[in-house]
Amino acid sequence: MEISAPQFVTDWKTGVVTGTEVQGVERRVSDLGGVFADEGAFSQLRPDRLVYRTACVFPVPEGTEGGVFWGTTFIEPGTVGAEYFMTKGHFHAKADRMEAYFTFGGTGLLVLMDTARNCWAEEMTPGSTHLIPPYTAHRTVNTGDDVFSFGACWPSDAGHDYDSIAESGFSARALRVDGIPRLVPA
Ligand code: PAN
Ligand code: ZN
Repeated sequence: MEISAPQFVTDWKTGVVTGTEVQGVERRVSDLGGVFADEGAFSQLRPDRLVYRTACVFPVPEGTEGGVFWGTTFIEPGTVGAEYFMTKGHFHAKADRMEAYFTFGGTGLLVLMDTARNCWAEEMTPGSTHLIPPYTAHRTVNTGDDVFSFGACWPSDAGHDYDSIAESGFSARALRVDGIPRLVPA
């Protein structure tokens, strides 16, 4: 019986994925209009400045029932006014689909919001593991001075609902207050 090499390798310190085809998105300042509260500070940033990127493995087509996707998100350190660099955030299009997040490097927050717009956050540090409940919007925030990287594994039929967040946002924002991350009502 044959023993094969692994399908691919994830570096557990950095989150870098090697050994297979990786696809991802880059989100630059110019892609993130309306995401951050301080529009004046936002307008001062270089439009091509990288805020975050993903490196994902998609072993089955998007929408496949019963499959999983795997990927790392890398969020650059930075702020827009007092607000830390963060992802757009989303509900899943199939809103009951859960997701696992696990931190590789850096420090951050996982901001969660239920359908009643109750918001809370969990600290993310290397090794921290987070099971995002069904019907819960999720966004990640880099609260440190280094690149913040975390892995995600989610159902291939989950999809992404960005529109709800673009319309109504989260009910809280992660801000640096006296040098400390705080979750503040939006
Ligand atoms: C993650 C996110 C990733 C980027 O893979 O897609 O961190 O965040 P946004 O999608 O909100 O821009 C995930 O939650 N997938 O479902
Ligand atoms: Zn998700």
